[in-house]
Formats: sequence, structure tokens, C-alpha cells
Amino acid sequence: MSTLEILHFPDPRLRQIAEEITVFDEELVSLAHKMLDTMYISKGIGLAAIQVNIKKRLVVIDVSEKRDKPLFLINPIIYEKNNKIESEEGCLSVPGFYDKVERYNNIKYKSSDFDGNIKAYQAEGLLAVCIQHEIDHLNGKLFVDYLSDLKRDRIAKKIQKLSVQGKLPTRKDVPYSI
Ligand code: QAP
Ligand code: CO
Repeated sequence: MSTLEILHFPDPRLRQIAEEITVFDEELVSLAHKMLDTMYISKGIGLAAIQVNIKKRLVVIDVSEKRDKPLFLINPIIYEKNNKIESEEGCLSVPGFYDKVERYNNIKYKSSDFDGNIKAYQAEGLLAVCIQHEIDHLNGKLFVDYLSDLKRDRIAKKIQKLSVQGKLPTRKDVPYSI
């Protein structure tokens, strides 16, 4: 199995804007599966390409309990959002830190398949929240941006310190439960 290295906040590369995907080939499918393997191994529910330093509008998600229902989002866009909620979020790029973020419980979105065909979908609950979180990544935005400057700076400093010490939490330490 081939996995990719995940960038950690406050790495400036997480601030890049991902580019529209225009080439639908085997390489794209291969990248998507490498991202999926990386996400499963890290016990995540969502991963955007920018988190593995690839500037493409590609996202992998699996919010299923058995972790057997992968979703691939290519050039996703949200065109309707309803019912604000507060969600407790984490991020593979902000390991060990969680906080409340305002999101929408119901969304309608469009996404391309691996042949370049755009289709419309609806999502709710955790999946809807995850899609909002991942699309933020494609626009260089992180969930910590919704927190106060003070909280964000503290998280950045703690992650940098843990990283230098080689003590950043991995999913082996903190099992992720939805
Ligand atoms: C985004 O997040 C998300 O702290 C996906 O040490 C999160 O997969 C959407 C993770 C919550 C909706 C609700 C976090 C792994 C995974 C950690 C993730 C960690 C290891 C986070
Ligand atoms: Co994230």
C-alpha cells in the first residue's frame, strides 16, 4: 500500500488554493486511492489533496462506520446550504486538537466523477459537515480559522513544539470515534 505524507498546521502550503481538475486519467484515480489509503491509515474521515501537498480540487471522504463506503469528490461546489449547526471538528492536519465550528446540516453540492461528468447530490449531518470542511481546504482554509486568533496561535505553537519533539499524536494514540 502506498501512502502520502500529511502536512501539519501552520505549514504555509496548507494555504494554497487548489486548482480545478481538467485531466481525467488513470493518474487521478491512482492519486485518489493513495489519498484514501492515507486517510484510512490515519483514521480520518476526510482528506483533501492540498493536505498531502497536491494542489488539485480532489477530496476523499468516508464517514461510514465500517469504513467501506469511500466517496471521491472532484471539483466539488456547494450551491445550497440550510440549517446552521455547531459541529465539533478535528483535522488530520491539526492532530490532537478539536473545537466547535459553525456549519450547515444540509447541503446540496455538485461534483465530478472520474470521467469528468458533473452530478448533483444532497448531504446531511456528519457527511455535510465533512464536505464543508474539505472544500475549505481546497480554498486554503482550516477549521482553526474559525477560532479566535489566540486559540489558533496557541494551537500552532503547540503543534510546532510537539513536531520538533517528534511527539505529534497519531491515530494510534488517539482513536477517532465519530
Ligand atoms: C474533517 O477530520 C472533519 O486530531 C475530517 O490526531 C472532522 O478526519 C469533518 C484526525 C470532524 C467533520 C467532523 C484528527 C486524525 C482526523 C486528529 C478528520 C488526529 C488524527 C480528522
Ligand atoms: Co481537515
